[in-house]
Amino acid sequence: MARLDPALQALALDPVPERNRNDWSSLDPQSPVALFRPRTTEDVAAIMTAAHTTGTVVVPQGGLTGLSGGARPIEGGVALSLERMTGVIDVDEAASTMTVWAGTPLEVIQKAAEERGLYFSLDLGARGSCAIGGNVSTNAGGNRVIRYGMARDLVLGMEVVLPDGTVLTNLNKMMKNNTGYDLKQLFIGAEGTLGIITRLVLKLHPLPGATHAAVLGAASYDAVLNMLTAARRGLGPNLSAFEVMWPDYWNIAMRAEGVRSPLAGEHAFYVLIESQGTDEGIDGARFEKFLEALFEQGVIEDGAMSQSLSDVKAFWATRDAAAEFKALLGPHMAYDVSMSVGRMDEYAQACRTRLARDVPGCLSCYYGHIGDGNLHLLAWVPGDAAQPQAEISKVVYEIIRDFGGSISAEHGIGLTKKPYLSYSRSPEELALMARIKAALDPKGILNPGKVIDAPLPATEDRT
Ligand code: LAC
Ligand code: ZN
Repeated sequence: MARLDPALQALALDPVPERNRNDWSSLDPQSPVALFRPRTTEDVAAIMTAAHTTGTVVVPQGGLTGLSGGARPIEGGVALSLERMTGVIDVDEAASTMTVWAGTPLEVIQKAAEERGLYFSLDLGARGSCAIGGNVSTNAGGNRVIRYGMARDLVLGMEVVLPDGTVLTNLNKMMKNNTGYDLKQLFIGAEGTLGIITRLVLKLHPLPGATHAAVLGAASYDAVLNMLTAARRGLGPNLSAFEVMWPDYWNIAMRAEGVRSPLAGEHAFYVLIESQGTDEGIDGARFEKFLEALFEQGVIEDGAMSQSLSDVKAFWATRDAAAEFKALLGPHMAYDVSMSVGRMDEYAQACRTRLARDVPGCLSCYYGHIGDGNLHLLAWVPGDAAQPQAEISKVVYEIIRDFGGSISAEHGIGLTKKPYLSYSRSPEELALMARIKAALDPKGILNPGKVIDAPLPATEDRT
């Protein structure tokens, strides 16, 4: 702290509040020397200029809901929270865009769009706490990727402060803009290692005029795959979510507060399908016809269709319950792998078996955005405060490597997955990432040690 410009002291909080000492990852809290809470882009630029000059480590923070340790502060460094840089700056109906400050909570953006008959499609369980700057920095996915894409697909313009304090402002609203390198892409998914996002121009969609959902029970994974093909074909562009929950997940979710099963019996798979259309009559009838055909073809064993928006919400509660698992399970490890959709149950079975065999007492449960090829799994040893993280991760990631999948579908690399990045990326790709990091942050002061090291350690140290 003493080495920072005294003019910046006014922006610093010391001691650092408890909540800024960690994110939602399962890592230990840290003690940064100070917390900065800038109000403007100029404040952020001044902090980074001073940090660059003095060689001070800075870790940017949004809503702190990340699961990979990307926003966890670093001992001896400072944390920089965007929590004061919030609010909607502009809604442009003709362009169908919203310009916001990076610290704005996701739910605030969703509601601001809705008030104008528009829709911001990014949605995830932590919507009330997470900030859009963090969502974009981690290229968050969530519940409706199958229809609208990841955070990356929803960003048109960006303002970002580089590690040396340079401000890049390009609040572009245009869909089409082929003018050289698309620089904003560098910062999307970089987890705050290349720059600090301060403002964003987001792409909006029309507010859906009719939303329907169903929870369906299936007897086999083949039936789930048939359902997915039928949903793509029968619902077309209306298909807005295809979530699958295995019984090990489902049985825990039913213990969460306010959650109950819309189905009477037990099934090998529980599927949540959502359709977003424009017309209650036409799209409701289409959804019903689609479900009837599934029944007639024997693809599903049982099903419940929503009759109202409150039913849709109640169905989603079975899936949103994942956010409450910390209270239900105690300490556990959370994973977000991706692979080919057809092999997901095979992966789940292999993982469940090997975790039980190789990690004494280890339990696991499976669910996720199966329509996007993204499986979530939680693994834990009951009653164990210190989870055998390395042993569990080794099993989960070695199998994903054998399946040719990705170690992170949507939560990012941060610290927790960094040792396994080479399972999903080639040495050439890792080397280029390290060169990009070194070029933008030559002093290694912005969120160092997250995602990728620059320079890259020698190959033999890299696993
Ligand atoms: C989910 C978050 C954890 O899908 O990615 O529940
Ligand atoms: Zn998810």
